[in-house]
Amino acid sequence: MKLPFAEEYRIKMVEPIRKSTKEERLKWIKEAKYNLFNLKSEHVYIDLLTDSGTGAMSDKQWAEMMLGDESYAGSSSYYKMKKAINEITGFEYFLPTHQGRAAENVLFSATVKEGDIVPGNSHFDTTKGHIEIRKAHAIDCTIDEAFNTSIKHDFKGNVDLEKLEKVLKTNDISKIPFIIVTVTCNTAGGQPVSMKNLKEVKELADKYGVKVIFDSARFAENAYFIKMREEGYADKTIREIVREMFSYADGMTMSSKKDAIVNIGGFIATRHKKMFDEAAVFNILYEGYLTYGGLAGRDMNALAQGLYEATEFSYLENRIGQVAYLGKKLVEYGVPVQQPFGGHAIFVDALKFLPNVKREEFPAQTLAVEVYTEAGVRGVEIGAILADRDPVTHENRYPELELLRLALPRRTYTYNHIDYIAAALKNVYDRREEITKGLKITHEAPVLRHFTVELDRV
Ligand code: P71
Repeated sequence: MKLPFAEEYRIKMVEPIRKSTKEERLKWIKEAKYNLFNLKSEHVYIDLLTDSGTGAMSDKQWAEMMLGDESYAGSSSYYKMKKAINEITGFEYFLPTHQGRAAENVLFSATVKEGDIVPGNSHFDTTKGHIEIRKAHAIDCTIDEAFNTSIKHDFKGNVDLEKLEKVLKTNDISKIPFIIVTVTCNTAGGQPVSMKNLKEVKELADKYGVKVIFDSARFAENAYFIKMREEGYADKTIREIVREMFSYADGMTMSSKKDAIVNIGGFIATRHKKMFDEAAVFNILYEGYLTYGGLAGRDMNALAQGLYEATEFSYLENRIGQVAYLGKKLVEYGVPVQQPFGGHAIFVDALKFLPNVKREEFPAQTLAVEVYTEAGVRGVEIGAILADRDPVTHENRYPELELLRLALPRRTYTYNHIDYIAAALKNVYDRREEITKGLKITHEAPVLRHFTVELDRV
């Protein structure tokens, strides 16, 4: 008999999580104003809100925590992180930051000005927020296939080169500080970008003299997909693939809460001293001195170790395999999900799942509330609430897709948990016809409204 797939780790510490009753959950979600960010985590049984900062660190990472050097300047932890980043990405210069959006804030403070244009594949919402708050514009040049959940395409995160060239050709090039490519593309559903596409984006950028930045939160997951799907990469190691990916970038921002498997941390890295010097000024202003940037020495140690672990094939095979297992179960149950499955999450197509809920009544948020009340499983809306209002017209923006994202924390839940999650979705799916009314907004913030929005049932 062929031996089945199994994890290359065992569990040495456990954290209790508690189930609740449907009555309790109905009360809690009402008190939370139907915003799942407002729920107490103890009221959630399985938390799929995000894969960010929620992973389980390894024994080696915890050991590294004990070895952290807490010196204000020049700590060994800083140099450990610098070495790991250099070995894995090839970038010479780096700035630690407390998380991904801090890296965006620092880098964009040095590079993005009012009226600028930042094209890329679908920008993540904090990235877009940091562009738009500077009165600059994020232009989405993702391939059209990304927005049709029934089309199969191996690299739905790819940049449409024609769309990109049009932006480069028709705008004053001095107004384009860089192109940003998000690997994997979270907003397109955790979808990878092919090596070929990364290379072509770089060639196009070079032709117009524009820099390329990778938003690299899930760079290792992207490398895994390249290895598994792209011709010529099957025999390369993840580290070799990662090195080649970053060879097509001038710099990167990183939320280390994802593919460095730490609970907090981020960084900027670049091959250009000038970019480093300009960003360094803002790092000191916003984050902290250059050799800690808002992190403790122990955080930098765990982060460095996490970068090595996340770029091991067996880790990624297990990680992405677990996400795919959930996806396959849902497909088996007839639940409409985005395909191919993303690296960090399964995205449920809420427009297909709840056809009776109007777009103005936020189908994906409605589905998130239903799944929570059904089973205590917390996902997150990736739809009109997240898309926010147009900064100029203040009209609601309706993205092409209304998705419920079920993001799996790294090395955290078991296959039994996955079966439970899938059953929860199936139960809601079985009674989908009865769900006809959605939600309405009663309060919202001017930017990044999804975190604090308050809603009520229609
Ligand atoms: C995710 C997050 C974290 C999050 C953010 C907003 C709402 C809910 C959860 C964060 C990312 C990301 C990419 C591609 C930059 C950031 C910001 N993602 N780029 O997906 O996915 O990083 O959270 O460390 O500041 O749940 P940060």
